[in-house]
Amino acid sequence: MEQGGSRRFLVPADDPCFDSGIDIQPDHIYRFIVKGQWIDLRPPAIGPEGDRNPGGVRALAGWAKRLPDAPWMALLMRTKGMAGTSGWHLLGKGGTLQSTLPPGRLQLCANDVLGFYFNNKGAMDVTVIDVTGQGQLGVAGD
Ligand SMILES: [Ca+2]
Repeated sequence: MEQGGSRRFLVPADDPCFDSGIDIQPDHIYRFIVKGQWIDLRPPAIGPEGDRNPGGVRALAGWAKRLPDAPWMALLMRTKGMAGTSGWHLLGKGGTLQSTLPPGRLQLCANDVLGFYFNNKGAMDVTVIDVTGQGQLGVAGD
């Protein structure tokens, strides 16, 4: 994606590793705008920030999530490229951030337990804008 470019896509809740088609470049600055809700097995619906206190079996299984320290069903991101695959990072509802991840393909998923994505429903509506050179670094939220 070129400087000033933008892309919009849906991240399905039941995809354990969604390929955005976007190649993250080193030292570029990206603005992420995330909207929507998804469901793990049954309501209530959960936003991109996830649920910090899901209770029950989910609290007990919290250690097995893709990113154990992040809230249940929060939106996660990582990159996969020539230099390797990064760990998962919390993206949540987005904001503006400089890429400190290794360059590569942007992948996203819900913070669920691998093998238990089949019972998820819904999707997050994600817009990524390359704002490199436009300033405003560190401004969070939309
Ligand atoms: Ca699930």
